[in-house]
Amino acid sequence: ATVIRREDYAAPAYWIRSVELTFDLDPAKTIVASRLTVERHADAAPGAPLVLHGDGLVLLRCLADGESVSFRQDDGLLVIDNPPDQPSFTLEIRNTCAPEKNTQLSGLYTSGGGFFTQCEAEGFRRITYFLDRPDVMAVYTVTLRADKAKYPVLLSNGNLLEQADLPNGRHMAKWHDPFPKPSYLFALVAADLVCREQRITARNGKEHLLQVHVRRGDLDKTEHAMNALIASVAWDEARFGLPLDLERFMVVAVGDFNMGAMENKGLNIFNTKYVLASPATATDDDFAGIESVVAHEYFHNWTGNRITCRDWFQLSLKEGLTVYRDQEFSMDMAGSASARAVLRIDAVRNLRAVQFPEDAGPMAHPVRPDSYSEINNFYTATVYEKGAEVVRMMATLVGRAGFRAGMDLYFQRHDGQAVTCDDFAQAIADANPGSALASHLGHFKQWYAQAGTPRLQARGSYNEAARRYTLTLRQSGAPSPGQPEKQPGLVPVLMGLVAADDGRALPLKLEGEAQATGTERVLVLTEAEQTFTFVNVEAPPVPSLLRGFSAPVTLDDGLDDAALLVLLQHDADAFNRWEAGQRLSLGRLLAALPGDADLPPLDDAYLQALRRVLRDDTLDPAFKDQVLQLPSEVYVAEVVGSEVNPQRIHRLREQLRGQLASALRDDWVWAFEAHQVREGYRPNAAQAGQRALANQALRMLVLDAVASGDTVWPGRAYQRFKDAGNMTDRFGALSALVDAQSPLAEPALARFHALFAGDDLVIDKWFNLQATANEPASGGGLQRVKALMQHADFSLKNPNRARALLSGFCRDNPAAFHRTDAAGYVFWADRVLELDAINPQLAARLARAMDRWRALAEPWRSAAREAVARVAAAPRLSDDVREIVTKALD
Ligand code: DPP
Ligand code: ZN
Repeated sequence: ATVIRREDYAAPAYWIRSVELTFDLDPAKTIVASRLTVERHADAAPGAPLVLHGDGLVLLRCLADGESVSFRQDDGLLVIDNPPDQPSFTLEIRNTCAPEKNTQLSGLYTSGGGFFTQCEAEGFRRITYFLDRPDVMAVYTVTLRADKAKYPVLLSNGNLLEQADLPNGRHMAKWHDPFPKPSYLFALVAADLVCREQRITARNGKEHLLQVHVRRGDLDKTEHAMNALIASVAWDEARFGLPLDLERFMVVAVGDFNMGAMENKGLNIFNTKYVLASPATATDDDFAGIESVVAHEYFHNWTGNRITCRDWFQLSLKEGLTVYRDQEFSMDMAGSASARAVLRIDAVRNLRAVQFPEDAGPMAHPVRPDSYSEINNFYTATVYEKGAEVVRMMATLVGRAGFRAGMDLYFQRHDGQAVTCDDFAQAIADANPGSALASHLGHFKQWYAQAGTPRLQARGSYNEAARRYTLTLRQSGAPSPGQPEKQPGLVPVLMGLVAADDGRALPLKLEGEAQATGTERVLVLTEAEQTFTFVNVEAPPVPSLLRGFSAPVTLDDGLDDAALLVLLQHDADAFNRWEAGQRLSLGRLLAALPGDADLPPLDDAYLQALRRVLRDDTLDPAFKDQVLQLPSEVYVAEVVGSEVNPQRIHRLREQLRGQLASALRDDWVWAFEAHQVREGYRPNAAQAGQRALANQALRMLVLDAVASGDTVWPGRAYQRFKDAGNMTDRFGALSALVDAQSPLAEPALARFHALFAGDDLVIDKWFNLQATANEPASGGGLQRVKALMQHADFSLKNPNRARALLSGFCRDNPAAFHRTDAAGYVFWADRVLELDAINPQLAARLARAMDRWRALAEPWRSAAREAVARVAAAPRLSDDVREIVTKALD
């Protein structure tokens, strides 16, 4: 496979300014007629060859300005060696494709009896020949023709111009999108759908039609998605002054979809998972996921669609920024400061669980990568989540108003263009002259260029007599593929000083400053090492650094338990309170790791501190839930970094959970009982927090009961499972039984399946719960997963189902997956190969379960390497999977 490099970017020799597409839709053979207005690039020689992308198409004819023109097909390209030598001409192409054979779900495919498209990143070339690259922006007019009974709804981007019946039971619809767009934003849908509609009036008085299209029978599950869409439209107008620019905005749900959703202009296509929800079938997490994905795709309308990427190396230009925007939206929707902190904690947990390992492994790449073989492999946590952290740091450095001014300038300069990450950073900096961002833009941009998680070391010392506190910060970075040496970047360290004696926030005055500037400030680190001296520090302080996780780094601040206990109890920053609790738990696990002894009994100080948090009535339940949740096994493994023994980590963490379950038993009983929601179900942050804490308490109570042979709590959990009025509580109770390996788990699972048979999204949960179930001491997780693959409801062809079972097991169940007999790895290799023949994108995602094989201890390491090598040696491999396994072996 060829490697594409960022430095090789060149503008195309031709632009395509307008596209007229006509589709005669048929599952076996769809005919696509395309009429393109082609314009020669000012810098290109007259008559330069025109090279179009195409993939898996059958070409029927090709005319230039109405005349036949000679062409050749060369490795997926359509080359017209002698196009007309005028500055602009018309190219007419006719080709066919086979939607029903398209199991890759890229391009035009069928799902549930309808037609759907997915064109990002390079799917449009699987529909017709085109300059399928994001810097080529054209105006699209699309005519769809199809059987009217089977496909009563015909949709494409933009506005509906015309609709009519045709002979032979067919009908047509013609759509026009006035905004020039890259091909990856093209979409069509032809299916038997119903829709929820809502008319809204924007702030500027304009009317818009919002629609959510779903399969018959799903209409009652669309209210939440519609509400999220309405809220997103209002939020983008209020917060960023960005209005909806189309008369009509459509969302369509489809059951077979590789990603979460896709921001096609005016016609967002969504995985059903991020549209459909009712209290009976979706959990609070599902509701929150829908709200954030609907918002994310909607926000792309400006950050992605109006201003798009010059090339795919700039993917984070739209994704990092849009994730930042959807995170801010969710925080604003959640309301209280505490609810915002809980969302921030979730985001950081996710970053550490997925992005940190990525950045430490063979697929490590900068937020703006330098090269790739298969772009689909670069829709990563680094581009998305670390990219969002980079935007968040800019916002921290220039402030809320400064960031808004930067966004305004970005749109003033670049609306309608395809641009780069540099253009974005420049606009934010230029709008904020004199800011730390503007004065150190070069340092800051290292965040786009360097891979790996930087390490921040902090050491402080307090001089009681002089009342001075000196804080030395050092930054460094470990080598990553292709980047042996790292340069210092710009690290914004939001911080405060907390009095060690009573936890009060101390005023901050740096040496040389006239007066204190409050109790919280940002230290800007740009050198490898810098020392900050605080004066008039009236008491010995505990430094609270990197508040709100102000930079995506690992922090070594050398704080001992006593200091962490102060922060857990008193820090004014909720994120750092949580972090202190996590570190206390992590410390106990890490201390016990060497050797093979059991976890020693937990100390009173730690237990008391957790108990105090749980019982503190000034804290929100959602925050308590976060503090009481232990760091994940994956995160512990990342902190350990090398010679990782997944079984040992699992065992110690289970013992820690067991001790917490038993030592805090009365507190868990109280927490369970005190957090029952009495009013009707609402998927809001306040209710969700109560349910989360009650469900965690139930889980601990069942765990403790099963360990001690008591049957009361398992019985109560089963009862709750049966009687629950919503999916969050039902699934919480079911998970508690499965997690504790209660004998009631099996009957509950069977009952759950019977209750929700045919509801695909719920059945996905049923598969996933079993795939991620706690491994019994006797083993058996793998056997269960193999048996589930034979279940009548299982299919590798449906991405949600395949992910629920296979990624659930290989990526989210370390103890069951990392077997000493290597059977987990053999299973992984077989499934990657099997899936690769159907859907390479999905196979490549599963392949990444082995990214961190080098960090494993023996015997896992050798066995894992062997499995990766076996996949790499397979005779027929997609570019997608090949890139992943080749890099893993490098
Ligand atoms: N659909 C993906 C997203 O919105 C890719 N653009 O992030
Ligand atoms: Zn996106």
